[in-house]
Amino acid sequence: MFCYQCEQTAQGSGCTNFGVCGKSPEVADLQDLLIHVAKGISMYAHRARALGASDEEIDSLVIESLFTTVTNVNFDVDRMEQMIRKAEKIREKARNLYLIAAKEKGITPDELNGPATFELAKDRSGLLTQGEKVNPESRAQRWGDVIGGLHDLILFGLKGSAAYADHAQILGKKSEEIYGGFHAFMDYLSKDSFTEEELLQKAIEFGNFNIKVMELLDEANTEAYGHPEPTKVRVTPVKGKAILVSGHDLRDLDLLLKQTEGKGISVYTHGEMLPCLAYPKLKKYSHLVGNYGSAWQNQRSEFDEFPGAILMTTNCIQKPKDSYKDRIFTTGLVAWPGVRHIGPDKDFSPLIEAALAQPGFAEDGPEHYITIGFARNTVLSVADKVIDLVKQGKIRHFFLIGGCDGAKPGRNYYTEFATSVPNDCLILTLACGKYRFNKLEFGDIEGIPRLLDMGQCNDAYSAIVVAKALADAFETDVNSLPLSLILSWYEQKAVCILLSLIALGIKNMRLGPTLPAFLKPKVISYLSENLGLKPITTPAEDLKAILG
Ligand code: FS2
Ligand code: SF4
Repeated sequence: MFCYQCEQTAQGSGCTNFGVCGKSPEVADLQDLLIHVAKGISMYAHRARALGASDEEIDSLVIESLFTTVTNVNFDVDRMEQMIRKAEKIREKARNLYLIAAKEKGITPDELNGPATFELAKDRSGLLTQGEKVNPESRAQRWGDVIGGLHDLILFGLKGSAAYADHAQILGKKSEEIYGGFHAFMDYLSKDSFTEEELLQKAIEFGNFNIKVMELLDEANTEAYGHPEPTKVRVTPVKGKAILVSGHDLRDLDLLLKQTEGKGISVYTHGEMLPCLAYPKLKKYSHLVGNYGSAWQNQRSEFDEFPGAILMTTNCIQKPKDSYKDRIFTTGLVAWPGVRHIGPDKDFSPLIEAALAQPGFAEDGPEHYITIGFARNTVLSVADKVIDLVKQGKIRHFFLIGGCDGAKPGRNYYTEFATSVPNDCLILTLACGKYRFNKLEFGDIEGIPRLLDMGQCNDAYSAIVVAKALADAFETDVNSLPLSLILSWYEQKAVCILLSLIALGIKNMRLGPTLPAFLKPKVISYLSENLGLKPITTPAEDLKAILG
């Protein structure tokens, strides 16, 4: 195996024996092989679409194949093999789609090879050998590490973006343009040779594409559940039976809330599900009582102590402890060997039974609330007031502290940074990195809370909309606003967001806790020279550099 797609990669360069995340070499090799087959599918699907032929099963399968290989999603070798076998069938379907479309148009079809035609081994050990030959290390050996790394930058971005496209399609939002884009980029990555310039340009093109994917998901979420609104959320338990829902999927939470209505079970969000509590059509359920715990990397102790059942709707799952292995469930693309899985029928009965069999919370915890729900609609509704406060000098600067949390040391930077931000500055947060400081008191500036949480990682779209609106209001561009982006990354959704911000030309972003292993020094220098992208240093130094 060779995997370097996330921030906690071994020695900062690559997991080679076993994933730091818990991914086995077998799963890693099969994930690389699945991506290779998915490239083959896209080679046909991209050409078929150009001739006016498409197929939703083909489109969805490529999105799911990418998403299933995101960090902390699928650890189950059997499920990985099943997906590869299914992908092989879909590749044949895509091939036929293309050949028929070409015939109908009287066109000679392109002769495709590589991922489009290679034959999959019949047994698992053969698949593992094939997977090893298409991993990132093999690309670096073939093209050098700069080109291999740039290929992987786009591939990892596609994986993150696929997560968003999948959430959107689950809510019924499907877009020809988005499906076509995924195939076009996957087809591009199946080429035999690349240049650095062309890959860099493609990465920017992808960044722009990902903004459209995030916009589609924003539409899907807000049309299904309304616009998030400022909401006081309980972050301590209430007495009684309990279910904890983690991951990112709004529809799973909705379906579970319907199935638990009137059963005397309180439902809590965990990690990236926290922003769900601000959506009108989710917060209407009185048994959705609040949030429990913090970010994903603390789950092994938090789930251990949680006296109920747990549902993982997407990443980030970690190896379950024996103490809760029989009361944690996966659904969708998440999988851990031996953990019970709720299938596409979304019948949560086994989870509900497991919750009822647990003791639940014996007592109410001490009351503690935080306020969330400052996505684009809410922030823009007070834009005039915010603009006035900026003009009066009462708001000096905006800091967007966004991105993932993680287990490696060095992430205290973000807590220290947030607590060191002067009182005349606002802090916007996104994704799970905020858990390090979102329960602290930050006060307000003339009624505007100093800490405004915009939501999950995908709600970076909200931040982009707000930044553009502020720039318009001040008749300037985003880079001239008193706004600084302090980013933390962990997995591939952060990669697609970073590429979108780069595509928008956002300058002077600070990224930590370490820089991605797949961005080689030459690429880092390019980004630093052209956009001023820099690694975080210390909160004091960075704040001084920003505020002067
Ligand atoms: Fe946090 Fe994990 Fe949200 Fe990431 S819960 S690192 O997947 O996408 O953010
Ligand atoms: Fe290592 Fe991260 Fe890959 Fe897991 S996802 S194997 S931790 S680089």
